[in-house]
Amino acid sequence: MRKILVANRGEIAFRIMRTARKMGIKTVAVYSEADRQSPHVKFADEAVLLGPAPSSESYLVMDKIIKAAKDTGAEGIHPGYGFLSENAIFAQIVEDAGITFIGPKPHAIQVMGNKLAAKEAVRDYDIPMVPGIEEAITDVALAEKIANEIGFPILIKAAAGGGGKGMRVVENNKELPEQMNRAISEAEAAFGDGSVFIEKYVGSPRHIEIQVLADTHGNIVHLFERECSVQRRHQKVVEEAPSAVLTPAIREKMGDAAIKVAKACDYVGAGTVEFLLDENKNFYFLEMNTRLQVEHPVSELISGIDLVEQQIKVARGEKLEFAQKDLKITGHALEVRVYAEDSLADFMPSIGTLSTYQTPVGEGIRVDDGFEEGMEVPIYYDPMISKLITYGKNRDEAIQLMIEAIDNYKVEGISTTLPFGKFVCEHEAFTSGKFDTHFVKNFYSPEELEKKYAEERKIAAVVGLQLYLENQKNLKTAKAVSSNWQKSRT
Ligand code: MV4
Repeated sequence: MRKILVANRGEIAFRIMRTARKMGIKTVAVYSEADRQSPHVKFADEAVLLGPAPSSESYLVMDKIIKAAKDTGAEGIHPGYGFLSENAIFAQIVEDAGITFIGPKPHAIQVMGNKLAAKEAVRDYDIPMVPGIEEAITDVALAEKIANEIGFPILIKAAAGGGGKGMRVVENNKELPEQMNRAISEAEAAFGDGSVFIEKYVGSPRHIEIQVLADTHGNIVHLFERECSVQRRHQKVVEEAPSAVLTPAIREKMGDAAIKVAKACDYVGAGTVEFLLDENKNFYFLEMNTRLQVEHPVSELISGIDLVEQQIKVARGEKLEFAQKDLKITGHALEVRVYAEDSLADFMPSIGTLSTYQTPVGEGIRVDDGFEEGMEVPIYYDPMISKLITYGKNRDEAIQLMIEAIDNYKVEGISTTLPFGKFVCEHEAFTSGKFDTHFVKNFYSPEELEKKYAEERKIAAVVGLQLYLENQKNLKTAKAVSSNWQKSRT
């Protein structure tokens, strides 16, 4: 593969191209009219305009992307995350055009794209799963029978859902009929598929996922876990690797389970297997994401492996150069997602121009971004502007580095979630490692953040005053010294 097209934008397009260049591979960017000035366009060896700003007219138009690849002679297409990355039809069209899709086969994308199909695929692999059913259900009476068998509370999930969309917690029999019907019509409206199923509801879980990597020769390894419990309305906010709570024994079991899930769908490339971990440290397979994830850098830092490089090598048909026994965790990595949102105003999108944009630099600090000072944040796409990643010898060091890096990240012109990231990093529940997926709901409110701001301002004022007084004193001493000196001269 001498040239690849990156069918994405922003930080991830830029990040993929950096690795491609490192490997001596030429890069082709695609872009919309809103992204003419983007770093991913400037960095690429060639760039092709797809169309107007809306993704439905640019980054999601398969034919335009295939044409761009053919016109430029790209031999591979990397889809990044979001957009067409988990579209089995796109993966197939790419292959049909004689171009290499840098990702799994369409079959794996399709199976894992449907939660019921995923459950069925892994059935014979001895993977721990939440008690529940494996078929779609529409009959309320049957749902009641099953719910009573597994016990309330239960969770209704959409088969075609994912990332928490279309989920409903049901506490008792009385609520069940209404919630069932709502879940079905919601799933129908959102995914064009009204299939729902039932699981026992795990009340206070941690969300832990395992990074896997598979080649086309049957070798599969895992690159340990990422802890992603700190999320707000299914939007991850802070991620870390390793998790503060996994023991080596549980890690090994989860890793083995993840490898079996990958095996079950003939997985190729980099993928992520999601688990829930309950209070008693039982883990359950949830779903598999068949793409490179936003938070992949924390796994890269603790494993020393460039995941994009591995994706490209696997796509070229190469064998993995390492086995499970060659892999180990070194240090601790943390990622804070920086969104153009106002944490004090219910995370409303914050639009505007990055009048000031200066990223922190230093050992153990990595910033994956796709913006420069003076650029506007387009309203058409995901509002994530960057990922701030820190790496230290241990968890405390990574957290401390993160707090300092947030202080040294200067953004003006728009509001960002950086203060919110700092709030998390300074919170006792986070620093102690004792938190679950309800962290944000339980501990965050705009008032809490305001309170911290006010305190910081007070400290700043006191420090300022002390400096001033100190200065005055020094001035006086200096004057006295200088007048004495004057005297002694005369
Ligand atoms: C669950 C659950 C509790 N019990 N399943 C949300 C995203 C999707 N991947 C599955 N999710 C959940 N499934 C059972 N049986 C709780 C969640 C969940 C969650 C999971 C991961 C991260 C954040 C979450 C926030 C709320 C609920």
